[in-house]
Amino acid sequence: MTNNKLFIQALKSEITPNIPFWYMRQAGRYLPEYREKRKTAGSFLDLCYSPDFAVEVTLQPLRRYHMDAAILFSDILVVPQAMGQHLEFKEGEGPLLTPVNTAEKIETLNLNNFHHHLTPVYETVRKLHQEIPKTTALIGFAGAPWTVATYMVGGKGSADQALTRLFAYQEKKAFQKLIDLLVKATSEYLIEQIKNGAEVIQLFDTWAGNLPDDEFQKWAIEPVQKIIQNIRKFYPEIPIIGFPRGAGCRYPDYIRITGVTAVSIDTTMPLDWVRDHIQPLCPVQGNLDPLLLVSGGQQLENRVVEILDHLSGGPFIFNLGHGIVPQTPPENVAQVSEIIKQYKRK
Ligand code: 1CP
Repeated sequence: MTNNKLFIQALKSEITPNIPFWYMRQAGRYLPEYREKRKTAGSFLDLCYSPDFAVEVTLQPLRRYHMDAAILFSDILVVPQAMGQHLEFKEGEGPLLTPVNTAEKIETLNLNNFHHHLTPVYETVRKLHQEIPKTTALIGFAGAPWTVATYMVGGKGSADQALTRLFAYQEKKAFQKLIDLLVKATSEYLIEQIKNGAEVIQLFDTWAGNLPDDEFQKWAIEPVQKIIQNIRKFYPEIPIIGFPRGAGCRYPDYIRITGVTAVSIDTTMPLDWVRDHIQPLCPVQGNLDPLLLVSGGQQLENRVVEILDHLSGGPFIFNLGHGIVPQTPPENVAQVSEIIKQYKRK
């Protein structure tokens, strides 16, 4: 029996009557109703750990734009926090963690309180599973080990992840230990999300592109391959989308070795090349520039149609090449959603 959800059909490589779509970071500060809820909740982390609030902000963009998928509202950094690392979000500054940048500090991390800490997230998934529309799919997610490790070692976001890349060379054994712990934690975390109703999983590897080729194999491919093997022992059919942002010509290797069901492609990927070299391997999701979504107008419309024309010949899900940014006008999101809904495959 075919699934009645367009998004799941596309992930099974079916050519769907319409192109399914959702947007990375579709819940967030560009929506006035999100800003309102966040104020009421207190802080960003309060939102993440209060199931009723988290359910509400997950559903907000669906009410406006009727996407084919909802993504659990949480953050990739709740995993290090559940492993015992201190985390806070300072208003306007992004995440701040107490760096775990020596072999000794890595030894202090543990999974003793892991699932207890994440119980509210599992409850959010369970509630969402009951509340989302019947034709909408529920996406669970986690950060891939490399990206999460860059925040754990560096203590905050950085443009080049130099501290973590250096640490991986100089303290290779300790870093491997950290990645192994993240593989175990992330596998268990995602299995719990699936148990509670997540129908699709996305692994975000935002900083994969800054890794040299040999390190990409070691830190972006191998850990994700292990996580997928761990999940598939329990859920062999679960669709898993990988997003190794900046992987470039390494996308095909990433797909073949990790065993992902589909990939999310970033804005740099040439559409012809994706059609010829990636789409024959698996369904593709992407890749509108979030800044063009800010800019809007005819240029936006033209590019949306160009992406659809290039990739709608194969299994395809429309998305951005990275997350929505806070200054995005909500009416531009409405405009793009309308074009996709009206679009007919050639
Ligand atoms: O209200 C606020 O100010 C918080 C902003 C915010 C939001 C809305 C953060 C802080 N995280 C989130 C939610 C979030 N983060 C979701 C679920 C919501 C949705 O998609 O609709 C997801 C999937 C993420 C994933 C995430 N968090 C990534 C990977 C994807 C990506 O965008 O690259 C990363 C790198 C993070 C870390 C993080 N969390 C928040 C910020 C501002 C950042 C980036 C920090 C940096 O600049 O490095």
